[in-house]
Amino acid sequence: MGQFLQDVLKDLGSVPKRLSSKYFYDEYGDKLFQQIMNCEEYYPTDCELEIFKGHAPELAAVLRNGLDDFDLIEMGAGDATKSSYLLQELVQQKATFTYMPIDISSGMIRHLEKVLPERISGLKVLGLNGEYFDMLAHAYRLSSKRKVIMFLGGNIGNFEKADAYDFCRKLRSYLQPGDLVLAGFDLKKHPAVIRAAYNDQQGLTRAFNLNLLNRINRELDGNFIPGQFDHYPSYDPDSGSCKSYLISLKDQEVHVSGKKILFKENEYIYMEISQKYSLEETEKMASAVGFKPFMHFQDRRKWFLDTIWLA
Ligand code: AVI
Repeated sequence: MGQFLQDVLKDLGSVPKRLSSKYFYDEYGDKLFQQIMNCEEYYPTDCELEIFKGHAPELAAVLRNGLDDFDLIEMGAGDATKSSYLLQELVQQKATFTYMPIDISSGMIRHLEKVLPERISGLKVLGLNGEYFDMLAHAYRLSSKRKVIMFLGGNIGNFEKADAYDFCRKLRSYLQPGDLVLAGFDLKKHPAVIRAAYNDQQGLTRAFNLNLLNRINRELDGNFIPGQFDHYPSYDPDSGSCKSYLISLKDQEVHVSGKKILFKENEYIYMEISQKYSLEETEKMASAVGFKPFMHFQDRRKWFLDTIWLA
């Protein structure tokens, strides 16, 4: 049985039901996420872009840390839009480094290896296609140079808080003294701003969530009727947890690869968490897992944080 089917059956068999948002990103999910990032209400991408555009020289100087010859590793690089500003600046400053994007998509890695050196002349790119920590271990085997690890876009928010701590603790265990981390966190702010970002007027986030039901239908021989589920986003300013759910609009029976799943009217499937942090909470996390919080970069509205931690 494939991993996707195994996870879906386990998660829909649990009480309460859940699905993992890491499965949102099939071909259509990728397109929807691109559209979400460009929509009016979804602010995190613009905020982080503002930081990278506005602070590239300082960011580059801090990451170089007076010592050149380093590997700049980006976990979940995607199309590297934000990091391009930093890469451009580092090349302009004549820094000696290799950019190592890690991504689960082999197509994306091939694309970056081709396109980035064409766009940024002089840039050395070595793509790593695979899981984050397997590829990080591989990067250490390939070179003993100082490592700078980037984990941008607020992706850390898609972990439950305890899992985010575990992720950062594991990351720390791979790093050597002198290595740096540059991590992006979406910050707590007016609850209405956050809720709107996950409940856009065009219905893109709604479609993004419902698309996972279509993906299950297509890839796992399911028979979900997406119209019989409602998208319900919530934000709790106290915990900073922004969660999305799909609500069953009636009693219904769904089959996935021959397995029967029963839904009661109003029963929910917990789909995704996008945890928001305060600046102090990110510092607490860094210290708890063995990093030294070193420097903060924020957009002008202070809605997003790119923070540098020292191993
Ligand atoms: C990828 N990740 C940081 C996005 C977020 O904001 O949690 C995914 C997303 N989900 C709904 N909109 C965007």
